[in-house]
Amino acid sequence: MASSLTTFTDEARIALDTLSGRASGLFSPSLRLGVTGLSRAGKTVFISALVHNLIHGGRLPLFEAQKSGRIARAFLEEQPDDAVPRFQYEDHISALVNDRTWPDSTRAISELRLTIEYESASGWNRMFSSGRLSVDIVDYPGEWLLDLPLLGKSFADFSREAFEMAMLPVRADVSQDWRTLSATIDPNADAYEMTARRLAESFAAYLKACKLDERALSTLPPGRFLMPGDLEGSPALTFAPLLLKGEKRPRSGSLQAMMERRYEAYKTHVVKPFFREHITRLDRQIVVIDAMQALNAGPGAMADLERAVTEILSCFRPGRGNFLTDLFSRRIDRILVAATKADHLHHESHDRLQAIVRRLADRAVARANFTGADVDVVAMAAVRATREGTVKQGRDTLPVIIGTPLKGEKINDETFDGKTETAIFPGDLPEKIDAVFDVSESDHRQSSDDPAIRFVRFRPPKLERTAEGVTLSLPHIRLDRALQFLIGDHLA
Ligand SMILES: Nc1nc2c(ncn2[C@@H]2O[C@H](COP(=O)(O)OP(=O)(O)OP(=O)(O)O)[C@@H](O)[C@H]2O)c(=O)[nH]1
Ligand SMILES: [Mg+2]
Repeated sequence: MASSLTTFTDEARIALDTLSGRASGLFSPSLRLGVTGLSRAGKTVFISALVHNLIHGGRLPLFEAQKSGRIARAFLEEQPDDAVPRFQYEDHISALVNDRTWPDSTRAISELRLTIEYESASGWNRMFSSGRLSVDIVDYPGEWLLDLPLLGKSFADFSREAFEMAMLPVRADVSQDWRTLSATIDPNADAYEMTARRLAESFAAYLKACKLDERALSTLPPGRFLMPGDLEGSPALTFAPLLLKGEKRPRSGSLQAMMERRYEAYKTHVVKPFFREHITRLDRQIVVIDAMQALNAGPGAMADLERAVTEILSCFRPGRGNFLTDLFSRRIDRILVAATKADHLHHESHDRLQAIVRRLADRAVARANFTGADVDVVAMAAVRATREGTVKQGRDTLPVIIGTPLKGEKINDETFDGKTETAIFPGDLPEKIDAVFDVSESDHRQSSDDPAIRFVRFRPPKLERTAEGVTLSLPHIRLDRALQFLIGDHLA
């Protein structure tokens, strides 16, 4: 009873915050755009490219307001939230444009306000709208979002599920040390800080091992164990699941009581505020996925990616049947699932990549039992690092992509120096998209030895200059399509 009362107060507070947020939105129209995705998916590059193209009037033919010349200007303004780090746009752009390097990894939430001055397309709207839209772009780790389901779980549920997942064949070996250690520990023994710390460190090491490149497994909660931010070492992060026997209430002073209290503290001080302050205020959401990496790693990784997208989508309507759902599921009205590294493929494969993402998103939507928002998909490149060309091989003409592979990248025996432009035949995505999802079909095509596509990472492109010496905006693939879906209707 007591716990459902606290939940109610929290929910009521969230509701009030949101209502007042909406009311103030009436005076200066603003749209909050959440950008999420698992680490290294391409969030930072996406935001940088989007802002750069809008500020510099990039080529965006599918973005209607720009194409019809209704955008007067777009510029950065001070963000509304003083307590959230600013998205370091200038640093990221300087890396991309001046150094031709990719921006550094960003491991926390950040925000940027982009204001667009435009002329409405209809006379009616011109009369009533201010001709100004502020887009507040919020970049946050998908790993943190995946913590939301914890709000509905007790410590006992969390512990049981953690051990179940750890015993799955894909995780059993990496979780071995932590499980062995756990087996030696009696939850009912007196609580010792050092025991708690050893368990938490061992559990965190297992979660980190799942994320290594060759595994590329999606994340298990708690998300802050991978990206602690400024919470590193705090009690709210020094806990771990325990092997519990029965559902007994823990003895006071026991390790179990300590872990339970810290787990609840994690929910109260980390997960809930994040949800309340950030997620419930979003209007639109883009989920960036690295489909190229998953395709390259084979159907097992695709299945795992699908699971992550399902979990991410279900977070946007938390706790099915809970009154939050009724209140907020209609708030985020558009979600875009975007595979953002399509420049690794020849354009002939772009539609296939998009079809693969569509299949993945459709299945995720069905499994997440998700309603109340439009979900669209796009295969795009926020920054296009390659050009296209053809290479003659005997009597065949092969479509190739041309770019500068990053220093140290390899194809067969060749290691690249980061300076030389190279033409690469990337291979085609299969025409029948079932093949990329079907684990059994791939058994004879063992992924890492014989990948369907040849995947090398390229340096960002060299920007062209006009005759007057002005650098053009960053090239992209279908960024305009993403923009049209995410904000186009607000500029109508
Ligand atoms: N070719 C190409 N590579 C990209 C593109 N977007 C991202 N990448 C690659 O993916 C890497 C990760 O991109 P980020 O934008 O930093 O990813 P993130 O999701 O912000 O990653 P974290 O901050 O670590 O969570 C980059 O360093 C690039 O190597 C793109 O549009 N084209
Ligand atoms: Mg980032």
